[in-house]
Amino acid sequence: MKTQVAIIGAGPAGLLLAHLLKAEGVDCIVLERQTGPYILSRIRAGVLEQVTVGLMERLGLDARMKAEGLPHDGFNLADGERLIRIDIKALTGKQVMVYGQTELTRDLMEAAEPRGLEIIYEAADVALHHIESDAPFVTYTKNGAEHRVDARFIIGCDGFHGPSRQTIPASVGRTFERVYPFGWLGILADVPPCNHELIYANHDRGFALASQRSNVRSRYYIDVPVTERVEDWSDERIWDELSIRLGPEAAAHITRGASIEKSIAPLRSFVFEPMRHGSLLLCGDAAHIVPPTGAKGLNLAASDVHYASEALLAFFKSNDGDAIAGYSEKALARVWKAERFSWSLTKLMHRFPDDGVFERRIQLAELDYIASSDAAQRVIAENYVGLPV
Ligand code: FAS
Ligand code: PHB
Repeated sequence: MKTQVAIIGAGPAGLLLAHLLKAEGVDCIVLERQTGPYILSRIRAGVLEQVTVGLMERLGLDARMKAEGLPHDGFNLADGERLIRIDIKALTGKQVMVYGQTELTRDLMEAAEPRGLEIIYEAADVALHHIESDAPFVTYTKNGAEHRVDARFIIGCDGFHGPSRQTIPASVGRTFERVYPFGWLGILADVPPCNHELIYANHDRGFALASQRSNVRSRYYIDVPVTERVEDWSDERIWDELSIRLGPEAAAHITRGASIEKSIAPLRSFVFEPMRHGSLLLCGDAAHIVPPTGAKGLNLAASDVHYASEALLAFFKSNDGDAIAGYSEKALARVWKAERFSWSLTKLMHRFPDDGVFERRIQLAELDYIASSDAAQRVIAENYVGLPV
């Protein structure tokens, strides 16, 4: 078959981009390895920046988000004794939207068929060809048959483990990576949140995050060594650890309950350059990964899609290739700022195995400084709500 844009991956990046192109009359197709239900079973991000909310508004797909999502004016840092509130609304005039990635993906998936968006699920053996030409194509197999899709552009939205990034020659690509010596053990439970806003805690015993999906569904995390196995963590053991790490004020309001999902996610900082090679553009986790401490992963995928959709629309509607040529540089400028913020907040809020008592006192001093400085809080707030696109 022939189309204008072949998109690989039906995660948030691929689905947002496909809807934006379709809405503007640009022909595209999405090729996804998994089934829709499998994608929706993955519990991931929980906090949306305005850039992500804005794309859903532009698509007219924000109704459920506005009905069920929770706009937040602030969040908290905790040092094991007190809560330090970062008033993002007062400091930046902006909010963040607490609405699970699962729900955003569901909204995008459910709108695909009514809007004539073609998504091929269970597309196996996806391979990219001739990406350095103006006539690239993708092959895949489904139900035992081999298929070919010819397109003018291929957009790799296939996440960290997908084939797109691997198709760029090693002589062209550069990677930058930091792998952290801990992962996040996450638990999802149908219990009310312990606080109306998020709490990121750095306790002597380690990191904890109290987040939420609604007023009756909570998402919590603690950091654990990468060697840990989720089966070694009973619900009770997790609730006990959360009660200690989040501090007495939060612990007094924790409601315990059975986990409906429990998993350990590894943490890494990763950037691949360039984000465009020939007729292949990369968006989202296919090009970069951040530790979830700054709630940037999903939102960076959205800003990549903002830039990529603008570039593709300029190409197809105005025959203007400048934005395509400038895509990688523009996207990477925002990616690296988010990488810096996510790395910085991860270093501030986690205990690193090689850190000693000096590093601990530096962390406590920085939290004490943040507690006392509007300037320090403003820096955190403007990065947390998302820098301008
Ligand atoms: P995704 O990985 O979401 O989507 C890529 C899609 O491509 C997938 O559906 C995959 O099946 C498909 N694909 C892969 N290989 C393919 C192939 N060969 N052929 C066809 N399709 C293929 N971010 C936060 O902000 N907060 C969090 O708490 C958080 N937690 C996370 C936990 C985990 C375990 C992971 C992995 C990520 C987490 N993230 C978090 C980051 C996450 O939200 C990503 O940033 C977000 O999913 C990025 O979206 P995409 O770029 O669309 O990639
Ligand atoms: C989540 O709710 O899953 C979440 C929220 C904020 C983060 C990371 C994860 O920084």
